[in-house]
Amino acid sequence: MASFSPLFLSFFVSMLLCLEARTLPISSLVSKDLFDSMFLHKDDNACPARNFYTYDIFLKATRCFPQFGNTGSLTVRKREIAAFLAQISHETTGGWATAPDGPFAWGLCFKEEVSPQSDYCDSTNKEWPCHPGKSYKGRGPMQLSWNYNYGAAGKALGFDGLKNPEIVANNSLIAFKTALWFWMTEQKPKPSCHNVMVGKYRPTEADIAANRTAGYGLVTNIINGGLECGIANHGGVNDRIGYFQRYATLFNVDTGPNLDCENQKSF
Ligand SMILES: *[C@@H]1O[C@H](CO)[C@@H](O)[C@H](O)[C@H]1NC(C)=O
Ligand SMILES: CC(=O)N[C@H]1CO[C@H](CO)[C@@H](O)[C@@H]1O
Repeated sequence: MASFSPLFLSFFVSMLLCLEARTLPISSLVSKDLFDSMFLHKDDNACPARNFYTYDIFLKATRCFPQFGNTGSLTVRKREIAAFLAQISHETTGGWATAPDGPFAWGLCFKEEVSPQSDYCDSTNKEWPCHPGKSYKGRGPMQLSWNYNYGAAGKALGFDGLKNPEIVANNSLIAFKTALWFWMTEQKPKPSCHNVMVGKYRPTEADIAANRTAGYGLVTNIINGGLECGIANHGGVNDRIGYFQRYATLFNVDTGPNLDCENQKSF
């Protein structure tokens, strides 16, 4: 008789979790039409990720994360979804200043980093050792990177992130799940992006001293603060904000305070 590997079992368990019900389906908060109006160019010939990031697969991936877009008032839910979609849009943007429909209509254009400067292997991390010859460069909507993120995401979602990191750019369901996993998962000392956007973040004294107060800017800090925060007028931060402002308008919600992280120290 076949025995089940731990990897298979964790896959099975995570599939079961995906059946959990929500009070409001995500599709009632972000319709296909709304999704299409945000991502006007994702399937253009110019976009390497054309036909990869579909609405249906996005919805399917959210089923594994029943708290996503399902916490707080209707405004809070919509704002969280807008913030998530804005951050993944910046991470995968194909836009430029004079692009058709503006720079913020080009999210989800890329599925993997084009010219990585390294293999993103932190060899000091013994929990998630790099597999020889593998690159842990940015892949998927959140551009998952580094061996420790691939390892932990794979464990949580049921794939071998260290030996098979390419799957994040080859399987759109896994790709969206890695982005949602990053969004929902606290990685100390960072809070989860989700908790920040739904008002569950409780700053420590160190956070307060570092100006890390709740808002979209803190989410940027969680995602890439080491390279982007505490810097005046950073282009990447401005691009993240531009996407969020456009999407918040489409969702008909306000953006909330602290959009920027220019006065925040990174974690
Ligand atoms: C916090 O923000 C203020 C401006 O609002 C700034 O003067 C101060 O330097 C910031 N503190 C840190 C630690 O970055
Ligand atoms: C079968 C397939 O689509 N393979 C692709 C997986 O992703 C890598 C990039 O990370 C591509 O080079 C492969 O072609």
